[in-house]
Amino acid sequence: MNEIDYKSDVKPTWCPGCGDYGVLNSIIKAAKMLSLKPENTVIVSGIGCSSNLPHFFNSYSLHSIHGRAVAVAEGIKFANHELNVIVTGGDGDGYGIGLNHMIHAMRRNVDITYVVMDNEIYGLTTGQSSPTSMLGHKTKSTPFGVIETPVNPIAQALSASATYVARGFSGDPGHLAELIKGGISHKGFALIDVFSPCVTFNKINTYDWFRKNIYKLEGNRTDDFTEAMKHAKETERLPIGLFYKTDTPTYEERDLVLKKSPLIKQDRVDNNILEKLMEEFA
Ligand SMILES: Cc1ncc(C[n+]2csc(CCOP(=O)(O)OP(=O)(O)O)c2C)c(N)n1
Ligand code: SF4
Ligand SMILES: [Mg+2]
Repeated sequence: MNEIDYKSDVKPTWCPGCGDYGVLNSIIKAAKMLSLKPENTVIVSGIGCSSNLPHFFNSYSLHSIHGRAVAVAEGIKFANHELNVIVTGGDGDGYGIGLNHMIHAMRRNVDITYVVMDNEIYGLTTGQSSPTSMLGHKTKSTPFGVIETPVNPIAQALSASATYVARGFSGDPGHLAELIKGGISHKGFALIDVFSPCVTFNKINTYDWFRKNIYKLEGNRTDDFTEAMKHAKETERLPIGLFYKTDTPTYEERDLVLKKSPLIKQDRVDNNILEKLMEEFA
């Protein structure tokens, strides 16, 4: 398949210049590099501008509910762990209302790739502060500036035992595509946080702002947790690249039932047994 074959017939509805175009292009590039089969791939999202992404990609997809995309994706993966399951969404969706799901999916090491378009704002709802908005950022919901310490997605993921932790920039789709490719190939939970500017509602964290404030990790030891955490905590300049990767058995490999075969290929439980169980527990 060519890159164009991974585009759906639905044209993106994002504002001109939105960072999410670069993320879509990077996912398409990664899909092409890995020769992903649309019929074996599912993209799940929550709610937000970024969560519209699955409509624009040629695969199975589910545009679910705000903050619940990771939980829905886990269900899909457990039903058929032979599928490539990718989750896409925003910083509000994933690091606010959905943060608990992310943490638990990470500690289970479910084999899912999670791409978060982190624009440090609520885009869809027209410019309220998000969990990653910077201290002091004046938004519609914080007219005197944000007073809460922002969520640090990389440090969160590391401390929740994620086994692939990376960050990219939608202004560098080639570099981002490599990180996404690595995440999809990785067996286990992969987080790719992406600086993806909202050109309409975040006038602080613009493309120029990111270009001035980020640098690429090179030559770092990606198997060293302490080094990864040190980079995650940097504030002077923000690193992008692969922070950490480790090989640990996935949930699907450890679970007694799932490790036999995907659930959809297993015999259904006999109705009589189900009824007996219901009688016992109901
Ligand atoms: C349960 C629930 N709470 C709140 C909302 C309203 N809502 C929709 S999108 C959104 C935040 C969007 O921000 P983000 O996830 O960062 O996505 P972006 O639009 O910035 O890409 C909110 C609060 C909702 N749809 N459902
Ligand atoms: S409002 Fe922001 S995040 Fe939403 S489409 Fe427009 S630029 Fe992108
Ligand atoms: Mg956002």
